[in-house]
Amino acid sequence: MTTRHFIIATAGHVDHGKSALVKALTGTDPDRLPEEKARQITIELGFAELNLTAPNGETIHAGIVDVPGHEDFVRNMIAGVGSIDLALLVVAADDRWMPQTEEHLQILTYLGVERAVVALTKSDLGRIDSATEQIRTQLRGNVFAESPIVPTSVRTGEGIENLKRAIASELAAMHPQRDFGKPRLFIDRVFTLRGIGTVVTGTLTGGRFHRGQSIVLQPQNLQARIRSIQSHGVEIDCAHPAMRTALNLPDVAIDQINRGDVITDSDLGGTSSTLTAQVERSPRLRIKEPAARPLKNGSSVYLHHGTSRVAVKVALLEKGELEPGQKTIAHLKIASPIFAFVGDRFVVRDASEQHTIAGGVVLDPDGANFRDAVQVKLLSMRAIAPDDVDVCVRSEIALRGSTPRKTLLNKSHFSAGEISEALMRDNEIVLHEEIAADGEFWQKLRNQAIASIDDAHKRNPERTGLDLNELHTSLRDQPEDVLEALIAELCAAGFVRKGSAIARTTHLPVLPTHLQPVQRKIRKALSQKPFDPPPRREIETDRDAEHVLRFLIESGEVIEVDSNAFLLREDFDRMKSQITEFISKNGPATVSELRQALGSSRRIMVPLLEKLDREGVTRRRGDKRTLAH
Ligand SMILES: Nc1nc2c(ncn2[C@@H]2O[C@H](COP(=O)(O)OP(=O)(O)OP(=O)(O)O)[C@@H](O)[C@H]2O)c(=O)[nH]1
Ligand SMILES: [Mg+2]
Repeated sequence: MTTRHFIIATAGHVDHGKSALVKALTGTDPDRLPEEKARQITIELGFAELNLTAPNGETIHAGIVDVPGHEDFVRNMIAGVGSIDLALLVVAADDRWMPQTEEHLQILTYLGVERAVVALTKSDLGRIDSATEQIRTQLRGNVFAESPIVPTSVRTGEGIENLKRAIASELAAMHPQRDFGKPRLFIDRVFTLRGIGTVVTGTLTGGRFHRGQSIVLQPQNLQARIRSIQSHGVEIDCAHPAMRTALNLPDVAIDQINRGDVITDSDLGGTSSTLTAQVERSPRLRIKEPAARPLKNGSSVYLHHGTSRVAVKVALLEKGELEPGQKTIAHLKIASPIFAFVGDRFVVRDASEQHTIAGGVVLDPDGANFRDAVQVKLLSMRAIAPDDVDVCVRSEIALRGSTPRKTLLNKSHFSAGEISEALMRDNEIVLHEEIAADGEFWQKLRNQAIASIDDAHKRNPERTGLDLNELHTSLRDQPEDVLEALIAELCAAGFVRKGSAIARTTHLPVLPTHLQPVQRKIRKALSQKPFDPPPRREIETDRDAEHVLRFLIESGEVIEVDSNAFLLREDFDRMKSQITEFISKNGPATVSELRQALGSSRRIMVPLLEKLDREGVTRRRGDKRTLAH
């Protein structure tokens, strides 16, 4: 049986015995900084590993992240619990439920952590039964309501084995984190090692990294290569989701990289500076606490996403302010860009960085300015089921009308395969090679295009059809790939593309009666001196003449030799045969000889010969023309 990997993080109030418990469970002291030793508190994240045997005999490997409990370091705590499977919530028997126990619980809930084991630590110092009862009361109505509560003491050794068993049976019942082919490592530590170079660490989620792989560092958009990978100090070839992972990135200088940055794949798109999100406030916030003050539209707050913390301005879309227990769709304007996916969860803290005031889920990372009622409704749909690929695909298409298939939801928790299967399943979606579109949107666009083409046929019956540029404008500048797909669809049924125009296959250009006299005038002008007809300005005297001339060219009755030389088709044919005849009789000839022989002018003869060269009739040799064959 292969070993499954999970990530556990501690949580709980300062001094409640989190680090001591990690040491008792694993043998590793997670507090490694001198300052932590001196002050006897945890400041930075600490790490350890725990090998467990599940009730069915399966071996389970858990990476443990030990977080600080002190209120000054909540920021570090949030960075530690972003991608975890299970929380180890620590409550000391002598001190019980305290402010950071509560704050950490809310943070875990905002981040979507669904499983916990509660360690009732320092059982040698307090009353187990009443403490257990108090914890049960605190957890009532929360996702952790049914979590096991295990009394432990690192002094007496009580409960440590029980705790291991409780953790093992929780993890045994869980699915390991999904590998959807979109790896992200939210960096929690950066350092250099002599002779090795820059190393970053974090908890890997969403996909794998292997040795030698090219990666991109976001938000810097810096390309680099992974030279080697370690997990808990052991060299490995490939890191999987939920593994504590250290990457050696020799091409990246230490000052180019920070905690909070993300290592990811190069083809997952760019960063975001505006997120559309659902922001929610815990109903557990107690009205009198400063953390419970209403979150006002326009507030400046801090967003904690992955291991990063950025200043954001909140624009609430459905309310003026948000009270505890409420949620709303909001735009979050971010001071410095982050790399976020649809479905990512986050925590919001106030501007003073003292209180956790909200959390939420990213609904759109691409900065689109969705705000009308229909869009908000679609986003709310997505907010209810951010992990449902069908809901996300459907709402994505409905929000955007049409979107390139290649990038559709590429920043999401769904694999490319899951997305294309969802596209296939949904028969309200119209699929083309490059794009996917909402059925209703597509029908409207198609009708609009047909109306424009019919209108062009009616307005200018003498024209081949509607110019594609005009079609583009009439469709309010839809992206190029949408236009291409639409044209391809039209051309498969009843329409045809002719040069730069599109027309109904049944359309035959005809001159309307009122233009007949203009046609006669142009023909006359061209036939008076057939081999030296007048220049454009003398033919195209007004808009009507312009239309007629274009009609004659499009219908092949007039040859446009160049932009200032027009010949009636029969005259063009005659000139062509006289030129070939002249050369076969007299040998190679200059422009001037041919011009004189035919009674033409340089204005006509030069572009005419160039055209005949292109057509493979004549060939230029120095200043003479020979026949091509
Ligand atoms: N009596 C008793 N003391 C304990 C027990 N567990 C931890 N302690 C003591 O409680 C103090 C705090 O323990 P830590 O493990 O550092 O607490 P912590 O939760 O990691 O603290 P922060 O990381 O700063 O939030 C230390 O002096 C420990 O020796 C226990 O089971 N029984
Ligand atoms: Mg600690």
